[in-house]
Amino acid sequence: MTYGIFILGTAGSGKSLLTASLSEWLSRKGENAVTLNLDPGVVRLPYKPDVDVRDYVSIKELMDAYGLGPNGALLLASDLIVDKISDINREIEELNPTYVIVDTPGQMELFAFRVSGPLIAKELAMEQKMVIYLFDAPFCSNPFNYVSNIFLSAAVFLRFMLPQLNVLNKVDLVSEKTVKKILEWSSVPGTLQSAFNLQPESEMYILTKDLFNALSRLRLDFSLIACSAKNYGNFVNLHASIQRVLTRGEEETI
Ligand SMILES: Nc1nc2c(ncn2[C@@H]2O[C@H](COP(=O)(O)OP(=O)(O)O)[C@@H](O)[C@H]2O)c(=O)[nH]1
Ligand SMILES: [Mg+2]
Repeated sequence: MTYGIFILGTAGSGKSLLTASLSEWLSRKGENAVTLNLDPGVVRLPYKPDVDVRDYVSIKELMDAYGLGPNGALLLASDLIVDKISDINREIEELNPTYVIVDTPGQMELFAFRVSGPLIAKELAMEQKMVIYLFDAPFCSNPFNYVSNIFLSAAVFLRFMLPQLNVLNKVDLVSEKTVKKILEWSSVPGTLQSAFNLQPESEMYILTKDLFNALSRLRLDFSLIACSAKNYGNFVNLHASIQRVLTRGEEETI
């Protein structure tokens, strides 16, 4: 069985660092975990990808060949990757991995909000797939920011329709008290209501509260698991949650 774990999240939320640390952590536990970089525009990565989309598409060549700027070339590259999927699948197959940790483009919209992203996710040949959606802990310490991130997470879920785990990353950058507070928001809705009540900022307050109420009715699971991609913090629990999501997915497809 090969598991594919797609890491998504806003720019700078820690996708690449989590790809590095999760694959290293799993390898140290004796698992065959490999990394796949799907970001054609990245210059430096905190790991050496086992399979790298930059071997197939070059932003610089696209810019030169089509007279594009960096953004146009990135968009074109994201779409061109679709044609390279069988080569990428062959490379992965040769490595015979148990886990493929998939690092996605820094700018999330390049992968999540274009036609090609979900198509690539579908065509990659791992038998069981899931998404890890990253919440940035310092950003989410404000309840309004936290809710806006929940919306992005829901949008990602709607795009990929894969089992999804929401992860609060960078917990080493905030106090334990703040981590506890955000985790409570994610598991006990009443606590988030009271956080809003502490900052009743007119329109913003009403809008966020109404949006959150609408989201609650979707019955998606927004509970968070904390981690630090920097110091492997809480990786034992993160791994257990990943296993739970992957085995739940297996049962659903039987
Ligand atoms: N302190 C800390 N920094 C982190 C963590 N995760 C990522 N970073 C840093 O945040 C920045 C952006 O991370 P990166 O993995 O490149 O984000 P990406 O754009 O989502 O791939 C880098 O400087 C990382 O070293 C974390 O858990 N803790
Ligand atoms: Mg990155």
